Amino acid sequence: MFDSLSDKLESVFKKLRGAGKLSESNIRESMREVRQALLEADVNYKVARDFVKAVEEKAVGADVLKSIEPGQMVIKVVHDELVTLLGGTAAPLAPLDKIPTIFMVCGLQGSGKTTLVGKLALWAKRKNKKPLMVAADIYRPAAVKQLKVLADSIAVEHFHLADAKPPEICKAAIDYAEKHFVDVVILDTAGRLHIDDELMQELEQIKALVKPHEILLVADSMTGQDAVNVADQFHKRLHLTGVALSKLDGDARGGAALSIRQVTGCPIKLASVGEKLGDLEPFHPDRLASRILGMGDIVTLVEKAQESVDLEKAQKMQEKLLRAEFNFEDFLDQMQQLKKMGPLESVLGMIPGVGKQLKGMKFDEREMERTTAIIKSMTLEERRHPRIIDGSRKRRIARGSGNTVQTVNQLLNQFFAMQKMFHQMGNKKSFNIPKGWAGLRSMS
Ligand SMILES: Nc1nc2c(ncn2[C@@H]2O[C@H](COP(=O)(O)OP(=O)(O)OP(=O)(O)O)[C@@H](O)[C@H]2O)c(=O)[nH]1
Ligand SMILES: [Mg+2]
Repeated sequence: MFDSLSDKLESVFKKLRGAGKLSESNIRESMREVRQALLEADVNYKVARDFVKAVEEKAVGADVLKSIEPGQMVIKVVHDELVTLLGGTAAPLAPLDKIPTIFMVCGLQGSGKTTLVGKLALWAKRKNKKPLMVAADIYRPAAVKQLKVLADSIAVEHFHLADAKPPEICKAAIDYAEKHFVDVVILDTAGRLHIDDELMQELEQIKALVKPHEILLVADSMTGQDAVNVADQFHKRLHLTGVALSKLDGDARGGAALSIRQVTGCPIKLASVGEKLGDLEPFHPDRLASRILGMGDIVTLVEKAQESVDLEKAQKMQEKLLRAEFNFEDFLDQMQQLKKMGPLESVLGMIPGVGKQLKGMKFDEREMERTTAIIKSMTLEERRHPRIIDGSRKRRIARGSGNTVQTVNQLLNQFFAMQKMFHQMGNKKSFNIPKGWAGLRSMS
């Protein structure tokens, strides 16, 4: 998959690693070569330009950790930027909790729609759901037969209505599904050689009539930039919920896969990697990025090094906490970290016994803002020694942060409770985080 792009990137990094030291100029030179490799892989030129710019900025400014080579750091930056380009995290399909859950599959002629309908049916069946494959392509003579053969091959029911228009067929299929305890209805729509208004109108009608939970566009990876343009137009008309990249097993250059998310803003949800109905994978940005770079080991290495730096920080904080030296200055620092990293990776979360309690919880943004404002209205002396905050100081802090004295009191009481708790924790193993602490709420 994307072999030629992988080879080119590899040779760029080989040079960079040989260079030993990183300078702005050799980063720039490498990025020129990366850009060239992306363009040759048929990546959209704006996407390639922005990508290289982002990598350059991050690589030039990056802290190079002691334990790794500078070139390895650049590979990690490129990897992370590729993951972002591909959508960051995996975007899951709609849960199959509605009865029936409706999937609508669309795309140009020959892109792999009918095959995907079969793949989705098999996927649903393996989840112990009852799928129904619906033939709503009445234009190509053999289309209905093709769907039936696929459905039979996996012992899944199929639906068709002779002498009816596609929207009618789809509506009838939903009615049928409701009566026959079908869990997942998968609509196979017709394709055209090019996008035309008639096709779009028909798809819009189907969408309005059956209100699908998932509208998936099948984009043929082999067609490069064309696939991206097609996706863009489909998305504008239909508000797709996801893209399925097909034929990723072929010798696609990578342009479609790498540009489609950025250009359309629509998440890639599925990867079709073969003609067989089992050849379907959920799309994982990080896995594809690692496959393209072929340097998973280096990425892991750099991540480990970065983790150990965070771990060192966390350990220092932990010691402080346990000695109950933790004050409002540390607290402010933590709130900022929390904002940056999210609750689970936070320093608090790294302390044994606390991480588990934080699971499923999140920090209320507004509450955090309020808390931050109150702490910022304290003097340095007050932040370091909260015990000196008396009545008149409380009034001043309340006024300064636009809060009531009551709210300030509340924060102080919570803080002291927390301090006490950490103190106790220094002696014994278990403790509980007070309810409502710093805007911590259960997610449910
Ligand atoms: N190698 C490979 N071939 C695929 C993949 N998906 C589909 N195909 C093949 O591509 C061809 C077209 O697939 P179809 O599923 O019939 O495409 P379609 O979009 O339904 O086509 P029309 O109904 O004619 O518009 C078939 O030969 C499939 O076997 C894939 O992921 N990898
Ligand atoms: Mg078809």
